Amino acid sequence: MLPILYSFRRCPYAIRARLALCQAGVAVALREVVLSRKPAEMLAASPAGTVPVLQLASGEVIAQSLDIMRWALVQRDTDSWLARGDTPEQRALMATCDGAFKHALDRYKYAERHPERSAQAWRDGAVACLIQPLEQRLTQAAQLGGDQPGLADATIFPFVRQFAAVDAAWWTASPWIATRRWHDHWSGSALMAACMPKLAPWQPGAPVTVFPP
Ligand SMILES: N[C@@H](CCC(=O)N[C@@H](CS)C(=O)NCC(=O)O)C(=O)O
Repeated sequence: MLPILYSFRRCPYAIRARLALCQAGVAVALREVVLSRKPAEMLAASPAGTVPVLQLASGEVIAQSLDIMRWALVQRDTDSWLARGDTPEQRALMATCDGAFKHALDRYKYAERHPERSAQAWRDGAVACLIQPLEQRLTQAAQLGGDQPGLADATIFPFVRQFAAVDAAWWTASPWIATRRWHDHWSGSALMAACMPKLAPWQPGAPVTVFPP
């Protein structure tokens, strides 16, 4: 029996999990979830109700995206994503991504719900905590750990993708040239294309969708 991945196509946490599964070539049964109608099977496995959720054949459940990435890459890491992308410095960038950057990103994206600051102020905060440090690193090398991609790139990229999409015209004209190049590389990659299948929401009895395809 294949492990089951409950996932939501556009969720950045789910995208990073699918990127690592795809990179590792570890097959799962992919179940697309509608967040407003989470399947009872998913909630039984992980009452927290966030995606992604990976349910192994043993019954073990992995409910954090980074843990799913590591679980996949430990099995097969031909391009050394773990060795290249899991240094203390890159761990700090990943923590900033999931912490301060995600906080500012959510408020920049839904600024009307957070009127205590302007959208631009939320965006400035996001730039200061993550985009500037990324730019500094990516000016020196194409990826965060050197010339080749690693865990940190795949972990952070889906969130920068979301950030860039909030105001695409601003992003395209922004001074973050190296980060934009890195973003465009990942956006246009074969890996990313393979990770974004459009699926109907899963329901009990539906045929198995094997991922990666
Ligand atoms: N720490 C979790 C966070 C996952 C998360 O928050 N996912 C969002 C979707 S992007 C979610 O499922 N939110 C619950 C909801 O919207 O009901 C992880 O890394 O997997």
